[in-house]
Amino acid sequence: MTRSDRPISPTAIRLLATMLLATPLLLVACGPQADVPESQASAAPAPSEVPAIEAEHLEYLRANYEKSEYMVPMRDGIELYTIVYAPRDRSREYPILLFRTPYSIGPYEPGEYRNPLGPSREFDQSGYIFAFQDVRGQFKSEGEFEVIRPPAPEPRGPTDPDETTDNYDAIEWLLAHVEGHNGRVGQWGISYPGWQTVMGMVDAHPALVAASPQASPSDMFIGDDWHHNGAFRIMYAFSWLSGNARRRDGPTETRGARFDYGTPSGYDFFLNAGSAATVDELYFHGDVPAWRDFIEHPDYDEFWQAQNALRYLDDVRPATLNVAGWFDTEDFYGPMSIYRTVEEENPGLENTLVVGPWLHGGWRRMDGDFLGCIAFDTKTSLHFQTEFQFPFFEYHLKDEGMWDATEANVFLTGSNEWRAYDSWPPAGVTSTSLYLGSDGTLSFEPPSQTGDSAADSYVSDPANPVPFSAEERTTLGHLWKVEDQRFASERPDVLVYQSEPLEEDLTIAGPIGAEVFVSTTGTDSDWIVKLIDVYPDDAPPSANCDVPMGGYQMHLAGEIMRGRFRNDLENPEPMVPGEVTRIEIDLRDRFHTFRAGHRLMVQVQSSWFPAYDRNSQTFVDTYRASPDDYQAATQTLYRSAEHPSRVILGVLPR
Ligand code: PG9
Repeated sequence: MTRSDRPISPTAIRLLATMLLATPLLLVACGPQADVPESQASAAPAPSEVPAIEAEHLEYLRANYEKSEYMVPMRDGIELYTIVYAPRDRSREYPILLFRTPYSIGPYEPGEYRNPLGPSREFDQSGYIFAFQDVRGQFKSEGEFEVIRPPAPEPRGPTDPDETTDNYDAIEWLLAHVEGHNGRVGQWGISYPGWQTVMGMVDAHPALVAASPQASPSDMFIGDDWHHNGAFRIMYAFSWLSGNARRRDGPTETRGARFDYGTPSGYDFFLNAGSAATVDELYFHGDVPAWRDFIEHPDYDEFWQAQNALRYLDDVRPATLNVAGWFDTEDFYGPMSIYRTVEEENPGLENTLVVGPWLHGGWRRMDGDFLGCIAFDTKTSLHFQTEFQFPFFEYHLKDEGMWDATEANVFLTGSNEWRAYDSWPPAGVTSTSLYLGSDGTLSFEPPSQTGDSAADSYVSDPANPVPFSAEERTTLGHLWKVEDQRFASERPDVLVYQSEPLEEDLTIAGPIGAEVFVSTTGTDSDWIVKLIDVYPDDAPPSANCDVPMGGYQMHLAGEIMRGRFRNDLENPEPMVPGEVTRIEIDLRDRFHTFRAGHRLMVQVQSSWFPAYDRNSQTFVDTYRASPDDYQAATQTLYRSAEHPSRVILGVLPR
């Protein structure tokens, strides 16, 4: 993309004097889904420490930073609400660190401060000009919010705004109006603010020299918040859109009320609600435009393709620090694909990857030594903050400190250690197949049995879908990404294949693939493959949960393929009843050691509800399926010499 016409914004400035309503302090740069589950409580500092540290830090911020509020004009005249915290010490110059969010930049009262101001407290102590902006159409900013508004098509007119131009105009304005800066700008953000950072990297303002997009989505149809391979993430989309994307009358300080599900069971709620179209009729009544958009675009058409951030990453200039969490249930495909695309499209650019054992945004708001029952032994988040994030910005924005990070800095789960590589995936990985066998076996030997009787079957019934979690909950949460899968193995509609205990450690790195040969009696179906680390019977208890760890089936990786999209996301095709069909599924990257004594397990199933909406198992428009369209189907998985279903791992030599 090139920018042909970039007018400078008018220089109107309006100091807002009256801040009427209080808005809760938003410590975390994430949506309402970013709740820290109760079972994570011990991963955070002891409760008695938190207020003391925060209160002390708040005093520090008040003493050392001055807060100012502005309406910043964009090129089309829309004004975006912006808060700047600038160091009171004017004896030196500081870089600007920009953060743009749809989740409110409050607190809005003049005397109330965000805490911390930077991505971690080190930034506040070091001295930066922190600039926060409510994005177009959200909270106190003017204009209309469009969920993941794609960059305007070229040639862009002088007043065609999008998030890339809003980023540009915000930086231009800050440089012209905020005193005491050193001419350099950095930008960061997690998830939606991470996507804003990616938009900042597109046709970047020349002053933007360092960007850290963290857990940014890249493609909402392929692998991030709304869909995976075309399967609709109804539970997450519902809660996020109902809280963040309702029509509004105008700028506001008020956050929308949380939706009242009227039941603790999201499973029951979404089962009763039916298709996406009925959800709209029952609950949204057209009040959530994005939900309607989803219903109008069931396939990977230009609506979705235009939103694909990867399309716009061919001329990135700021140094980039990409951050992802191995167990991020919202946006893992995004940061990995953004890293890869920036790498491929921008040779010579400094482009670094950090991946840790985190849930969505966990590196900012948790110590990172546990996720649910799973221990990682050290405070991985603090390591990230002090060894990567802070030095990256200090070096690029202030020429201070040391920044010589290796290309890929990845936490090896299972072995629980950080490793650094010149590339991701690392060199030397061997592609190795793990075959699904008879009697629930799993081995590195290909099957010898021939014929279609080498197969296993189950009935997938949309009236009784496989739950994605054993927990009763209305929102997606996070911990299901490492949850014990014993609840699923016990179901007759989940196929289970398990290896012998490993004699020695087995480390896998990079993408995990699945190739399964299946048939269905229906005309469409979902295919879900999960890779699981099974703990030995004598595994010691976890310090972070009371689930017995002997035999724990840790969900390590899993993905879904909606059968109609198996060959082409743009052009869905029915499945042919009874025909053996090859389905390929990318289970995404992992870096994990299966320890000696552990087993590998693969599970195959046809629903994952309500994390994903139910496939009616008939080839109709899923978003508008009527109750009669939902039909039970008999599913068969083949594991013969002709049709060897397998999982493909990248094995790292010891
Ligand atoms: N995963 C959230 C999100 C990102 C982009 C669009 C919509 C939702 C978030 O945590 O911000």
